[in-house]
Amino acid sequence: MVGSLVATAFWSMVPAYVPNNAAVLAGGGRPIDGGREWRGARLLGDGKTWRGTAVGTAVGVLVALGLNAVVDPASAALGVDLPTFELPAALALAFGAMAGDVGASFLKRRSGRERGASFPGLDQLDFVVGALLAVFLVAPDWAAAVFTLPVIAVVAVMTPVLHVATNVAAYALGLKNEPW
Ligand code: CTP
Ligand code: K
Ligand code: MG
Repeated sequence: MVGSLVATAFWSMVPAYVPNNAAVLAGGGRPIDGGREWRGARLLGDGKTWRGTAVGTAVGVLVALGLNAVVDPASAALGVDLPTFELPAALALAFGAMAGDVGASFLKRRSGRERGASFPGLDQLDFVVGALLAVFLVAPDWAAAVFTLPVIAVVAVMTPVLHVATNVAAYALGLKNEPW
């Protein structure tokens, strides 16, 4: 029961987990805010770029399509009825995750935090909130069938743990400047 909830929660969130990590590898180039400031601080900062956002979203969608290709064997192996990603749902999960992260940077700059500063809580859940809001908006029927309340609860507990672990690993590998 709990195992199948965890499997469904993880599988369903992979298209939202991948984009931020892909953006770390793909980032660079023009910042989204074009260097503009608002109220004495950058609007978003140099850490939010067009390329990182576009590549992150694209990689998230491609990974969702890859999961679709193995949904039957994966479901059989785990004994769980894992969902197939409709294209609008995949796009919403991936882009929503990136947008949530961009929104968090906006809030970080408003609260005086420089690029790269941590904001505990927000850092770990910004992309989850963005992805879930977007998928319920864009593909409400699909989202309601997949993200039941128990699945959302598992996502809320599991995501911060996975986020901390992947960021510490990316920092240790020299891919990220800070371990958060
Ligand atoms: N990145 C990007 N575009 C995005 C998100 C991330 O290019 N939309 C890249 C940037 O190179 C960024 C890195 O991924 O520096 C790490 O992402 P993140 O930790 O979210 O950004 P920070 O640099 O820490 O900036 P902020 O304080 O605004 O979160
Ligand atoms: K972030
Ligand atoms: Mg950061």
